[in-house]
Amino acid sequence: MNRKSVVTALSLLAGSAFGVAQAANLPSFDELDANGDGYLTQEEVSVSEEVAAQFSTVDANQDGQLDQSEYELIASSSSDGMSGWGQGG
Ligand SMILES: [Ca+2]
Ligand SMILES: [Ca+2]
Repeated sequence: MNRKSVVTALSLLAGSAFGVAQAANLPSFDELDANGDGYLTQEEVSVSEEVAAQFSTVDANQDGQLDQSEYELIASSSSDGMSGWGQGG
């Protein structure tokens, strides 16, 4: 059996971003956003080692918080191993 989860997080859809695909082993944005302000602080993401490790990497605007689009960078880039190179159209 061969199981591959292909997560395509590239969507140019503007509008309500609800029900976004996420990596299997990562908590959802809402789960991490303890106070529900729509941003993840370093303290909030500390519950997930994987997220915390990439916090500064995906904090594109360097404001010390992750918004949902920034968080999705972790979810989309996170995967076991380095498979995924050489994608064809
Ligand atoms: Ca928050
Ligand atoms: Ca940010």
